Amino acid sequence: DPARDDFRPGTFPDGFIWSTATASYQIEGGWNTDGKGQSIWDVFSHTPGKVDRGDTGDVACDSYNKYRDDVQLMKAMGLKHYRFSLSWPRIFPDGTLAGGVNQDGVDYYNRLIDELITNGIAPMVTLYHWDLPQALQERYGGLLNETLVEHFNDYASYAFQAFGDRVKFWLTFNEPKVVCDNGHITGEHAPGIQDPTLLTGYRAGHTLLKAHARAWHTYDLNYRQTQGGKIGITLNLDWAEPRDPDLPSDVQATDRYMQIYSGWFAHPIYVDGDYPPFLKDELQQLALANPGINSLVFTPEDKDYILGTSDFFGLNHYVTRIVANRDIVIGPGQTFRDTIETTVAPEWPRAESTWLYVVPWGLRRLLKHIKTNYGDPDIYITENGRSDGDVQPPIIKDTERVCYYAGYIEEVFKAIYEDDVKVKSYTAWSLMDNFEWARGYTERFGLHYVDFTDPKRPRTPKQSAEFYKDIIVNNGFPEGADVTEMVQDMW
Ligand code: PNW
Repeated sequence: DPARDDFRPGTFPDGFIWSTATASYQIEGGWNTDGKGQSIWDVFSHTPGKVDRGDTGDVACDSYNKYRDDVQLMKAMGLKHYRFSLSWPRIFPDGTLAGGVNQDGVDYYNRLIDELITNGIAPMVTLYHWDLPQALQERYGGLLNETLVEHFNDYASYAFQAFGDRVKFWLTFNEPKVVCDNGHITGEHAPGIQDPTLLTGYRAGHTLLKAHARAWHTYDLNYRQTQGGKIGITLNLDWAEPRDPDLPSDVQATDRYMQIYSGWFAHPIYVDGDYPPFLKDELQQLALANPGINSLVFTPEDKDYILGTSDFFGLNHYVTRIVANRDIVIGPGQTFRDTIETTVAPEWPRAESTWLYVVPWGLRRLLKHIKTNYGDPDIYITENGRSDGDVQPPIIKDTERVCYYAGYIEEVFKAIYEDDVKVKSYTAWSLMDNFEWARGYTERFGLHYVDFTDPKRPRTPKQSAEFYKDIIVNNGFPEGADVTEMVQDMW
């Protein structure tokens, strides 16, 4: 509150949450240790040609053994929150409750959670960060089969029961859009399904929404009162700007982009239980063009069940694009997505990841968009970050990442104080370099450098870890920090 006596520009609201994130398959290793079942990512990364250089998560950062070291890294930064995910097949090796619980896996998460709490760090737990039990994929087709809803609910219930006495912040699914697009359309991610008609991706998303809603209701009914936590989902939303703001067709294409990609999951959960209008029309067309498929329509009961199933708006943000209309008649092998042309501005710096450009103001506009379109929710930023390459000598003095964080955090600050957006947390992706999915270890997002050639997987703080520590300790920008200057240097 700028009216407060002790207000300094750059200081975030009291109680603002600074966090950092990881995910089980990306850091744990121990892929076949102590009774863990296989996940679709174990199988995918062991399939030649799927991951750069043939990298796998077999050992990754070895956090299965080194979790105490991880907690010390966080403690050294002054972190009071940590977002990580549970490996479903480490807990239910074949994905099902009937198949039995792997007590060693449960013990691992109990040790991790206790270690965090002992060190004053609150766990924020993601139930599904992409490592589906392989058995569920093989037996039922994973997200393409409705039985997944009950299996996910059994797993979620087990987690609430086992860990909910200490875990007060839950996320059901991480980035459903990436699960659908990369896993079930382009096939770049596990389970590696390719379907240029888009249908398989939309089917996966349909089941995912139901599974998410089912787990939210379970927590709401059976655990909320006794455990007193919060539960929601985290969505990756892009920001899009029209190429020519005075050209109605570009403005409309931008609106379509936001509906299809950002509204795919946000609209059902936060607006009316159903897909955004443009996407609904397209799904209807898709069903007409593919007779024999079950159309992707929610019943009135489904909609009631899905609407409102997130206690907050969980946001992962990385991408801003410039959008133009493509005036085409959709031909064979094309879809409505082909009517949208995306570009970037030549002055936007790019990170190592081909899709990742540095556009801090995109985050501020997106936050305002969420406030306006999704009911002014509490927003928890659960990921934001930047990649470097795997180069020699290692990038420890990662000034570009420091500038990235400075620029994005400053835009969050403006969103809170100038646009009145209710942002409650900021989370840096990631605590340390890790298995970056299809890119393996070729892209590094960490605040800490990990040497993947050393069996001990030593971690070294980068300059960005020092910078983030200052932010955390000061609850924002340190007095006298010239953020603008830092950011301008980068541009
Ligand atoms: C997120 N894109 O994935 C994930 O939640 C993390 O596990 C991952 O390591 C991180 O971002 C960095 O990639 C994304 O193409 C993957 O726009 C791809 C995209 C966005 C996010």
